[in-house]
Amino acid sequence: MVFIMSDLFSNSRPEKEEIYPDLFVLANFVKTETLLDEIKIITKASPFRKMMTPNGHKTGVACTNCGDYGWTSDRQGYQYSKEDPLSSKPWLAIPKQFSALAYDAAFFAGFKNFYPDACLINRYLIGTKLGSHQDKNEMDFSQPIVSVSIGLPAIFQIFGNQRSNKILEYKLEDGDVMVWGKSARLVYHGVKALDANRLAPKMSERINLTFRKSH
Ligand code: MD6
Ligand code: FE
Repeated sequence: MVFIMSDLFSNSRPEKEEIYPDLFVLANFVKTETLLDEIKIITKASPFRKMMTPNGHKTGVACTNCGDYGWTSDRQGYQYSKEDPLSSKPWLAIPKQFSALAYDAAFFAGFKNFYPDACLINRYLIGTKLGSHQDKNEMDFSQPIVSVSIGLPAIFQIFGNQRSNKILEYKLEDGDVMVWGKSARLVYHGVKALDANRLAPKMSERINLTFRKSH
């Protein structure tokens, strides 16, 4: 099912920019207001929480999930789990609107048949950053990742094949969608500390949805 041109989308002719080989930004691809009700429902069932990491520190970013699998971290390491460790219940399903968005964004960037089974939801408050990392807990790296930026803009950093080899910074705005795969699938990346925005002083957070096929 392809929902291109549905109400969900901001642009009938979206732009696609390859900011790094096999890493596409679809600028202003989605009207993010349409996603907020579902995020409220998900975070009611599985609230945002900072997770413990293997090195004994808590993450700065607060996370939750929806989908068959959710990305979690604890002292033992990173894993995908079928249940929310806070409630011991399954995560809520990925809303249809979210899967349609992920499918369409992937399709538009050249990746057919993307059916994510995991959606990580990250929340950044002012000052929160995400350190350089690779996404490598998934089973099939031939599958792309689709991510959606909501709220305050953030500077996304791409380091390439080494953790600290800074290559590129790119400002992601509300409604921007990133799709990456193939040669970009395992690049190191991070997010700079979130800044307040003079033009939108009431906004205090950024939310990022990351869709993955984990299994
Ligand atoms: C973020 N995103 O944008 C963090 N990882 O807040 C990620 O770490 C990420 O956006 C893999 C693929 C897409 C992403
Ligand atoms: Fe990542």
